[in-house]
Amino acid sequence: MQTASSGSAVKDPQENEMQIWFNGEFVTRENAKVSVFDHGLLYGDGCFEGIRIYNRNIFRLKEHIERLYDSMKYLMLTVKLSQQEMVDATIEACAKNNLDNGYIRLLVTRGEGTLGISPFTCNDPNVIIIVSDISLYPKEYYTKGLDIITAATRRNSPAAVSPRVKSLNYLNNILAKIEAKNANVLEALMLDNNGYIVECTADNFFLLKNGVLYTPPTYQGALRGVTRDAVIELAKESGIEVREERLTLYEAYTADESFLTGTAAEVMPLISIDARPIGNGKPGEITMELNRKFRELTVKDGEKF
Ligand code: PXG
Repeated sequence: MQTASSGSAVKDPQENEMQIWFNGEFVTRENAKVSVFDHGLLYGDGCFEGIRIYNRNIFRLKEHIERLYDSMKYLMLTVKLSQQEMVDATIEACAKNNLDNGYIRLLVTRGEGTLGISPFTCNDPNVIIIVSDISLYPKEYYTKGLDIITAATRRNSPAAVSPRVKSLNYLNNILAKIEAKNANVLEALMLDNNGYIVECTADNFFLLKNGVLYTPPTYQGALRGVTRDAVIELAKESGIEVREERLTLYEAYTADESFLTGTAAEVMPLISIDARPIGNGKPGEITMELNRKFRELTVKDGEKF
């Protein structure tokens, strides 16, 4: 399994008795169990966050927690913890697990209820904070770049459950990921119902054309990625113009450079889309510069423990 590429070595939490924060208590992996009547399992009723630890810095933790509370608000799912208490619980879970580098999976489920979709039978949401590790794209792709395809599976429509919610139902994205695998690539571009590019399966999408950086707007159904926000800020600080605009495959196929952003992916250069080379078919210069700047930021911005 690949581990975080920067900072000191990641310890294997399985070896160290992983401690999972479970509704305010620490429990071992074996004891961290939810009911089969939890609506998170029965209906995908709940939401989550994926957060990274870089050298004992929880990257942009507050922004992740804000997004979690927006997801919960949208789902009308309330927990007893305030946002600050959730931040504190996450820091506590990191300190307890003592990992210099790693990955935090924070999830909130609707809780145990009856066998019927009504969320009103669920009185006790489950809040779970797992501090572990994440498998990234193999390291060599950060220098050689990634080939992707366009998935036939469309991104969920903003007219249905908002795809801006990080809900426990990722089936659309999972189907697109399977399409990528079937095409022998690691990632897939997802379009909306009108054929406009939205994002990839767990990453936001960017392209560069004539020195301008473009990314699809969030109202189109792209997740407001924490990495996306950071990269937009870094680009603006470097004097690069950034436009949030609807993009078609025409813009993608004729781009000078392209890349993905995400908590797991960081800034990943794209070198082809649907077997068409992007630019000269090599990771772009501005992409690599943003990748470098993003890595610098990951150890600075956030909550230390
Ligand atoms: N779009 C979607 C649909 C996502 O799920 C992103 C964009 C990037 O957002 P951030 O905030 O990470 O820059 C995501 C993030 C996983 C995993 O388990 C998924 C995400 C993050 C971390 C881990 O595969 N999704």
